[in-house]
Amino acid sequence: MQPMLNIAIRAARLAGNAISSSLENKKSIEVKQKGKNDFVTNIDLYCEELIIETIKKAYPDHSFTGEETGVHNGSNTEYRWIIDPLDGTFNFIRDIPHFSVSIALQVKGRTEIGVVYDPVKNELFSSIRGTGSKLNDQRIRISSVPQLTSALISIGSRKDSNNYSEKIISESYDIRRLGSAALDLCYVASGRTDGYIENGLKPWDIAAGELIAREAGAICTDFNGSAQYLKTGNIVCSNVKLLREILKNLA
Ligand code: 2AM
Ligand code: CA
Ligand code: CA
Ligand code: CA
Repeated sequence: MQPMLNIAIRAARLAGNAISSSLENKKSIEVKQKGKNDFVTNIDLYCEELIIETIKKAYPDHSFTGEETGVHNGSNTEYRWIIDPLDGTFNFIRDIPHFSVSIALQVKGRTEIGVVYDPVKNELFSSIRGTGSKLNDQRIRISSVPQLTSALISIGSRKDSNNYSEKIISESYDIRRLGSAALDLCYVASGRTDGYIENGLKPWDIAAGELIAREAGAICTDFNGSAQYLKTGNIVCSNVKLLREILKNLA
């Protein structure tokens, strides 16, 4: 898996550098509205193509699913790269320096590699299943905060997250709404936050980050405690004790 991780890291850094350069020349950024609260730019599209091209050069038979260009099947559909070229597009558009590139590799439907790269802070989170997680070259580990009253929870920044956020705001120590789902999971992985809750996500938002979080000791479930979060798009992520308490508050 290490050679594949290296390729994923190369692709993530290339895309991240392209995103950073585009911010130096803001006139080069073209914004289009995709849905009610969903925007896309020419940079999202450019980066998705760049990532696919970079991985394809090394693995021409692999398959891809990307947020912006959809499904590309190679002759080998058992190896599928799940790509979010720019997670936190709205932050990017508003010049808020918090967004990431997210790349996961699934083999027969199971995530084996995850890379999330924050080009502004030059922070690269990565994991190979079974080997733990890293931030750049350092091993990372989740926090052990056992109860919600002392926990810092990041909740999704999508508007329909308001359904559960009032309860979590009142029960937790404090909350954050940071705007990149992939980084939210990596921040739990590295102990910066104690838990993360969001609904309505797609596989490319969370596939890489949830592996990085789990390999750093976190448990991820959907809102009813089952393991279907990649399918339902609803995810809770934290240490096991805190998770039980969060789930109670979502019920
Ligand atoms: P995106 O930037 O790649 O679209 C906060 O908005 C987080 O939710 C981001 O990770 C964002 O990913 C994700 N997200 C998923 N679906 C969304 C939607 N319909 N509108 C806005 N953000 C969405
Ligand atoms: Ca989007
Ligand atoms: Ca996303
Ligand atoms: Ca995106």
